[in-house]
Amino acid sequence: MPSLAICVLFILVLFPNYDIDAQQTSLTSANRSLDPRFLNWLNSLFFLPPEGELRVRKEYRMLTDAERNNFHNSIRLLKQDTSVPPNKFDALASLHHLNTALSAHGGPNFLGWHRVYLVLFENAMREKVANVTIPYWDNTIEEGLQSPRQSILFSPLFMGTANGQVTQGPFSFWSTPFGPLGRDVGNDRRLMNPNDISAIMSQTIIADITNPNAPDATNIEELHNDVHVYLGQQMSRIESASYDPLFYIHHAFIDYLWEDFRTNQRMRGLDPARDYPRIVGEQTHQPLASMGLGRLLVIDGINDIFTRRIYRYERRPTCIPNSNNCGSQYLRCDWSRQRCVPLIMNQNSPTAMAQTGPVVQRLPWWSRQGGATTFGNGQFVFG
Ligand SMILES: *[C@@H]1O[C@H](CO)[C@@H](O)[C@H](O)[C@H]1NC(C)=O
Ligand SMILES: *[C@@H]1O[C@H](CO)[C@@H](O)[C@H](O)[C@H]1NC(C)=O
Ligand SMILES: [Cu+2]
Repeated sequence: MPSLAICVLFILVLFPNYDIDAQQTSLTSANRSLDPRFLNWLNSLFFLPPEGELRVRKEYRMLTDAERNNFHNSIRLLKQDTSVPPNKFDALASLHHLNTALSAHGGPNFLGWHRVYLVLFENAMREKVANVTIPYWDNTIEEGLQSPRQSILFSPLFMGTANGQVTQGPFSFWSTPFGPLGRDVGNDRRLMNPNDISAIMSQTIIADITNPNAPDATNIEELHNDVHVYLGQQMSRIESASYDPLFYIHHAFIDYLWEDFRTNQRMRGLDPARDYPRIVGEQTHQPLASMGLGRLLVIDGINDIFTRRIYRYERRPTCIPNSNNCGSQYLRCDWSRQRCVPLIMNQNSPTAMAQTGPVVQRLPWWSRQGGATTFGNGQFVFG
C-alpha cells in the first residue's frame, strides 16, 4: 500500500497545471519565485521509469571509461543548457538552498530528501545522455592516504583539481553563483573511515543514525558534513555545495550506506518503510510536512519505491584475491591494510596512472599550495 500511495503522488505531479510556485521562494533576501520555465521542467522530472531493469549505481572508479565520460558529459550538457535560466545544472543546484530544502538538513528527513533530490538530478542527466546513472564516491578509499588530494579522484580524468580553482578535468573553469568552482581538499575535518561505517551499520533504527537523536559517532549527517568541509570551497557550505558535481557522488555514497542500513533492517525483521522517528526536532522534519520537492511529503522519503523501481547499488570495491586492482584500473589493493586505494598522481606526468608498485606519495604536478580563495560569510554552514 505505501508503494501505491507514492505512485499516486508521482502521477499527481505530472498534471500539467501542477503548480508549486506558491512555495517556491528563496531563503535569500530576494525572496524570488522559481522561474516558470524551471517549474515546468522540474515537473517533468518527477516520474517513475517503466517497470524493468533498475539503474545500477556503481563506485565512480568502477565505471568504464565510456560510462564515466557519459556521466561527465551529461552534467556538462545540463550546465550548457540555458533553456532554463541560468542553466539547467544551476537551476537544479538551487533547490538545495531555496525553501525547497527546508526539510533537507538537521533531522531524520536528511536521508529521504537527498534521495529524492538525486533521483531528480539523475532523471535530468538522462535527458542528456541515455542510461547514465550517478556513480557513488566511496570516500573511505581516499581516507587514510597520506595525501588524499593526490588521489586519481582529483586528476583530469575524474573530478579535477583538488586545491584552488578547478582548472583541470571535465568541470574546469566552471563558474557558480558563489564564485569560480574551487576546492580546498584536506585542510579541515576528515573523510569517513571503515569504523564510521561499522558504527552506523551496528545501529538499528533511523533515529540511531540521524539528528536530533544520534550521537556524533553514528550520526550519518554529521559524518557527511565532515566530508563536505574536508573538500572545501563550494562543497563546504550548504548554500553552495550542490554547484560542485562532487556533491552528487558524495551524496550517492551516503544514500548507498542508508540502503545498506535498510537491507540490514529487513534482515533483522524491521520494515524500513515504517521506520520514521517520532521525535524529529525541527517541525520541517515532521512526517506529514512537505518535503519541498513536488507534492512529496517527508514520510515518502522512506518509501521502498526508490530502490524497488528506480535504482540499485553495485557493491563497494574490495580487494580481489590473486589480483592487485580491486576490479578497476584506477584502484589497487593495499594488502597490508586489506583496503582498496586509488592510484596516486605522479608529479612528472599527468597520465602516469599505471603505477603497479607501492603507492607513492608525491605532490601532483598541478598542485598549487595556498591557492585557495575564500568566500564571504554565508548563512549556512555544515555543522
Ligand atoms: C516571500 O514570499 C512569501 C510567499 O510568497 C511571502 O509570504 C513573504 O511575505 C515574502 N517575503 C518577502 C520579504 O517578500
Ligand atoms: C538504454 O537502456 C534501454 C533499456 O535497457 C535500452 O533499450 C536502450 O537501447 C539504451 N540506450 C542506449 C543509448 O544505450
Ligand atoms: Cu544537503
